[in-house]
Amino acid sequence: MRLSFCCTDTTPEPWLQGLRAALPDATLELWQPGAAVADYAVVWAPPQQFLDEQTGLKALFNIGAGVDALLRLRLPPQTRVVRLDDAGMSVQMAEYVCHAVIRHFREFDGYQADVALGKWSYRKPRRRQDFPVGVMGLGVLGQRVSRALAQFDFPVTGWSRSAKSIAGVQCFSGNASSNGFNGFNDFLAATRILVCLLPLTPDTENIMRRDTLARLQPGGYVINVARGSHLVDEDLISLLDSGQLAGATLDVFRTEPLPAAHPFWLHPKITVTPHTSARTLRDESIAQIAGKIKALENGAPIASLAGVVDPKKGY
Ligand code: NDP
Ligand code: OXD
Repeated sequence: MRLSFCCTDTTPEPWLQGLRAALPDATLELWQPGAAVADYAVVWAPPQQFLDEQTGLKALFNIGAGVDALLRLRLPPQTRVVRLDDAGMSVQMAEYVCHAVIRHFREFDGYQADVALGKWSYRKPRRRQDFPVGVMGLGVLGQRVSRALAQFDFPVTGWSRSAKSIAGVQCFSGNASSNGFNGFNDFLAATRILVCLLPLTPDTENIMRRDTLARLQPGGYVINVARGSHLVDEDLISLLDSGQLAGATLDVFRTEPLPAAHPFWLHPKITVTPHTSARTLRDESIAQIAGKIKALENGAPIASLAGVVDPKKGY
């Protein structure tokens, strides 16, 4: 069995070593133009030439959860894409989002500013029930995040395409398609702190824009940990500047790295992090991918694997 590795922005050696150890019978190659056709590939942001040449793949493993960039390329017909299914990301995402929510709710930025001035200050405790958190996207990451938030006794709502039932979370459903938003407006109206954990698809692009963000409860707060193109940057800035929204924590951006002149960097109500809310963990990812390749080689149908992307839905 031949396995090709093609990940830009990634130091290949540790991945190759790990994959070799996990799949000792495989012929593993770092992809070069003109390389032999492989049975499986492990990729992140491959060039189009890779996909044009690799026409015999039984499965294409993406070492990230989001496949939006990959699906923008021309894939060989019938190629089945398999994305990371958690692989250590959901706990990181839960940490990041809980941290951002708690930091805002408990006004820790305000305390930090006071301490910097040598000021011993108290703020009036805020009521948790006044800070309902709404999680858009109740998949692998969104479910973990919503459960973690519920553990802190925040009122938590969630929104997904298909109906869900999650203990401690009030779930709304509907597809963000041009046909209408179904439960989306009810979800927004029940939300003060909005967390985006949707995949980026034509249905979800620009989903956080003036008219949708304006439906949040007064003092709304935005946490975007999915993709930059879910958010209309100018609309966020205008709603923050008018005082309609209280703040935002943003981990993902339309252009990454975030350009030096972008207004998000210095905006006093925005916290920027460099796409680091849930990192791909190498050992966990290799173990997951190797396990799936072994299952396929032992005759498991690809549809039985977790994380197989539905090309029609785009995630
Ligand atoms: P999943 O595919 O497991 O979950 C996606 C969720 O979004 C599902 O609940 C799905 O609904 C819902 N959804 C998708 N499309 C729509 C729609 N049109 N209308 C309503 N709901 C919709 O993905 P993950 O949880 O694993 O990851 C989510 C995203 O997080 C990734 O796509 C990626 O962009 C981002 N990410 C960001 C990282 C970072 O470091 N910032 C790290 C990892 C991921 P249903 O359940 O009904 O299908
Ligand atoms: C991912 C990411 O999709 O890191 O995994 O954003």
